[in-house]
Amino acid sequence: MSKPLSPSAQKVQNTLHALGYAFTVIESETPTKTAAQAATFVGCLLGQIVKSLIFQGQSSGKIILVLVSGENRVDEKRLSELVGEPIGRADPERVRSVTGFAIGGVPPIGHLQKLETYLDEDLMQYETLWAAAGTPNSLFQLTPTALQEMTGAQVTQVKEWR
Ligand code: 5CA
Repeated sequence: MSKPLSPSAQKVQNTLHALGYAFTVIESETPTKTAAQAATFVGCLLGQIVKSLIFQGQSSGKIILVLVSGENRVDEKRLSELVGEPIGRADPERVRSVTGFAIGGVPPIGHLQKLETYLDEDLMQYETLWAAAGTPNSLFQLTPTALQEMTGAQVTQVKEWR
């Protein structure tokens, strides 16, 4: 028998099941707070890790979820064009109050409110991805198509070019 999931990870597992997905949440003994730690733990490429980042419209206060490949950074200028107003990072308290989860464990689904969502097109090239599952040591494996479907995200170019 595997150990029961912590409450936040169980919440994400329940959301996945409620949405009709069979993906399984796993918990690590070691932190998977960063994309690099997550990739090392599951043994995948950094690019296959889904970072769930929370931004905020600076005029409207609207909250935006950006799903970014672990190897990319968000181009904030590009994101503000997509959103139609200046944007900035949401602070940690705000992240918790809109998603119900703390930074380091924010999952792509299961938030307290529905969020306008953009998906980094680079994530679509992989057969499978791994996303955080509600805690800084939980993850689940999924497909890019499922990620797009479960979030209703707009697939687009959001990365910063280096
Ligand atoms: N569990 C891992 C892999 S899925 C994870 O959640 N990674 S993450 O990238 O989605 O979440 C951590 C991100 O939170 C960091 O990349 C960073 O951009 C963001 N972050 C960290 N500290 C802050 C902060 N003080 N305010 C806003 N965002 C922050």
